[in-house]
Amino acid sequence: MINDKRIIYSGMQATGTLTLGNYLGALKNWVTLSSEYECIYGVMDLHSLTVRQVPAKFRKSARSIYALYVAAGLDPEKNCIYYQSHVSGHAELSWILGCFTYMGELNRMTQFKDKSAKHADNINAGLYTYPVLMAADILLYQADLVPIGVDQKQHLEITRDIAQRFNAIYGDVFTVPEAYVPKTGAKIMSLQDPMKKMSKSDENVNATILLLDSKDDILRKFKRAVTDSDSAVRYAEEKPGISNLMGIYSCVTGKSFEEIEKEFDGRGYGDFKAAVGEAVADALAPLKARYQELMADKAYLDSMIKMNDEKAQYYASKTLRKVQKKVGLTERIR
Ligand code: ATP
Ligand code: LTN
Repeated sequence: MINDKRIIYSGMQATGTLTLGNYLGALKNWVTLSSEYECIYGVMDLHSLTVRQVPAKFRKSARSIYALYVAAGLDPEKNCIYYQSHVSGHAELSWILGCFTYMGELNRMTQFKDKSAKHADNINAGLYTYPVLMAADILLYQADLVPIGVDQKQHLEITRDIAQRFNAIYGDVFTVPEAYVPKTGAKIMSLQDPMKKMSKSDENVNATILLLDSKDDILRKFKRAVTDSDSAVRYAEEKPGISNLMGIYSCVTGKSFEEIEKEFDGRGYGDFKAAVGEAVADALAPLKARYQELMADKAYLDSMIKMNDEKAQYYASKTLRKVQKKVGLTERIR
């Protein structure tokens, strides 16, 4: 608890630019939940190092993601929004937790298997221990709830296992966190291959809607979205392309699948795709405008970053000191 409120923690990798999947699966829910909880959101730049980065480009995308969090509606004066690498406690706790994690557990992680296949020339130890760092992120802030998309559920489960294992030895040190996965939007699929997750590292530009895409691009990408040869707008497992578009439309308009089916009864895919494009472009327009303002105001963003770094440091060092003491590391002489 902080200020008598339960704690939310989440974050996104600091590379690329955010997609509609990141927004509907995670960011949008962070904003909705932010009034009821004490919220801490990280720009996860240490996790991004598991893939080789170009330094100048990497710094730029990390700042852009920070601004997108704020532009999406997270007030940095109320929510602690910070860079993971600015709080050294993440790496320190990660080492300790790594000593409480079994290789057998890490071997089962599907993201590790997927990313290893994608980056076969650079299967580094960081990629392997990625879930331990993620557990450290969450446990360092004693989070109660972690809002994420479906692909991160396995990482949350290992976080809970590590916390419970540690607590069983040393007493109640960590809060055991719960995942918050939204009912719709938890897995937005690629517009070009509806069996694949929409991902910011996809090389096919038509597969993803980026939050900063122009309206024309958004309309064009939806128009080209892969569907089936039928023409009925109906939610069904055997119609993954249309079902994905219906999920997106439902998330941005708040309409149920039934209402959508009624609205587009007898109208065909062309009309529907155009309506989804319009609805998404409208939903993202204010976010884009706010983003431009924020990126132009260097002093404001810098002051928010500085203030929140200090706040995050404070919370993190409280947990870290407790953990160090519990495992028997010698206390510093002050
Ligand atoms: P990468 O392509 O580099 O793996 P990513 O697009 O999956 O990146 P992450 O930084 O890994 O982005 O994810 C940030 C958050 O967004 C996580 O909570 C994740 O579950 C969620 N998320 C990512 N992609 C989707 C998606 N297609 N649908 C719903 N949620 C998603
Ligand atoms: N692995 C997550 C990003 C992430 C995260 C976290 C999410 C790193 N640390 C802590 C929630 C809580 C991903 O989306 N790829």
